[in-house]
Amino acid sequence: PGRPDWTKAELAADAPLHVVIIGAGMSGLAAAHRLQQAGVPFEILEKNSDVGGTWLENTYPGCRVDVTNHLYSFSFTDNHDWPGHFSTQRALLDYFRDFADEQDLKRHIRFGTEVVAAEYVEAEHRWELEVRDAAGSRRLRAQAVISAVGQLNRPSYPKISGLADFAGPSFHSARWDHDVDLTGKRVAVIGTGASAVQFVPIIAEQAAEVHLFQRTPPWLVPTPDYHDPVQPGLRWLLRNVPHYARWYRFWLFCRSAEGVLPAVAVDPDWTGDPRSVSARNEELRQLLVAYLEMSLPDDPELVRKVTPQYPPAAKRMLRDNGTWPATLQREDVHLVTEPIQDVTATGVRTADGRQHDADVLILATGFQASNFLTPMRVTGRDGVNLHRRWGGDARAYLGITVPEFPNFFMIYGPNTNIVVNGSIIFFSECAVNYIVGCLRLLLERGSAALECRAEVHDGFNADVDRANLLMSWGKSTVHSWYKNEHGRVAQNWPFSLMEYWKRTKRPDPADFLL
Ligand code: N01
Repeated sequence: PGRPDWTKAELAADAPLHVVIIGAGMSGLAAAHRLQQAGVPFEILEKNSDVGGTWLENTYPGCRVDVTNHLYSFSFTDNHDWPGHFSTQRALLDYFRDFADEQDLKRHIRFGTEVVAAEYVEAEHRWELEVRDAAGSRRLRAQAVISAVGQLNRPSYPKISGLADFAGPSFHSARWDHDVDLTGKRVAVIGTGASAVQFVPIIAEQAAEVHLFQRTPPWLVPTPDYHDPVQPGLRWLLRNVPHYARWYRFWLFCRSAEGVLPAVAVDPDWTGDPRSVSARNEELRQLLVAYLEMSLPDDPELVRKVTPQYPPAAKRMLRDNGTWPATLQREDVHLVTEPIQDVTATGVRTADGRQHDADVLILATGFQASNFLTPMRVTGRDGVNLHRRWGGDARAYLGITVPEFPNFFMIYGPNTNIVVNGSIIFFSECAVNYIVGCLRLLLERGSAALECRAEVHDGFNADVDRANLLMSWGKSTVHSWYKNEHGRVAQNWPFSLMEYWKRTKRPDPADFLL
């Protein structure tokens, strides 16, 4: 998606159009950048005291991106000098901070400002926002609202009995308590998802022992250069050869994202192993099992415990450069696969009656991904409440717009998460491009509001649902954050990345009530 080839001044200098962006993470900054280029007045409301979103909030040890940074970066800064292929949280936070400074975006951001509610005032074709900051509650107005609040930032606390009784320090991995010194402590960690796989190897070095409670093992994708710096030769090329970074990004794009999709798609005629969904998926499964066997050569019992019994990509696959198997083999790390019964004052008790003593309890239990846009209250035309409309099953057209919510747009909304590879930044840029295109439509046509047609929205969602059921994550019954309480895949985009790019290239006026 490229720079807007228009400005508001050229199209409709006097038209009232003030846009509020909610969130100054990666998506909010991308939106701000494009609106600035188009000369559309905007402000960003950010509840935190800095930019960065998830890269500001997640500070657990070992936190890093698991999509190569030469893809996981803005297309408008494509020669950024990344230190690693998969950079650390700190490098990413610095990148977003620098971007906001270089583009002079911070003067548009109100930090420490949380949006409590947004209500559409139909008679005046505008949104009224209730915001809370240090000074109290206030109301703001805007013609259009862009929600850039992310999917994975509301921690999910498990419903395990006795959790509140634990006597020692206890925290969620996304709210890491850096005041708790883990040196020499007995630590219990619940969960073995992307977060745990990154921090457990590090805390295992400090703790006296770690009890790791695994409910479902993750598939590991061998990634030898996961922690490596970018090689000097490649770094030289990226720094010095004109447009090399663009070509490198294009090559990564073709190789990673689009290539993997066929290996995770369902073959309806597949009659092979029930732990795979097609012959190619089975091939991938066997490769991944071989990796586990090779990484844990002398411990078939451990291999059994960590081998998933669901198809590859039914849950998010995690990168590994040997660190996770090595951690599991440490004598002071105990992998517990017995279900948790409850938490006691002094540790975690499993269903077999065993008590696993701990001084510190860390919940690496993920996020409430399905609760899009909570806890905000969003009220559209005719007083329709967005969350009541959704009823726990969030849907939107292209993940961006919802009927009855004129001029309200989402970035990284329902069904825009990418599963196997590729960069969510690419998706956000596509959504931003589309939203900016919608604003252009408003200005060109002299309209005050634009609203997605219900039949367009419903037809799109039916397509998405059909396609998701033909992917490993939709077909498998394994529990994952890709699915909502109704069992529907509400997070994932089931098509190719190119397909999202094509569909968001420019809005079709016929899709809207304008
Ligand atoms: O969370 P998760 P995460 N009793 O939901 C377990 C992004 N991210 O924070 O699988 C026992 O994956 C749960 O078990 P199960 C990335 O998109 C990215 O690790 O549900 N266990 C699981 O093992 C990622 O996918 C990066 O059976 C319980 C774990 O807790 C997403 O965020 C880094 C339980 C939760 O794993 C989420 O990752 C970090 C219970 N009651 C995050 N409840 C990178 O870019 C939950 N679990 C590298």
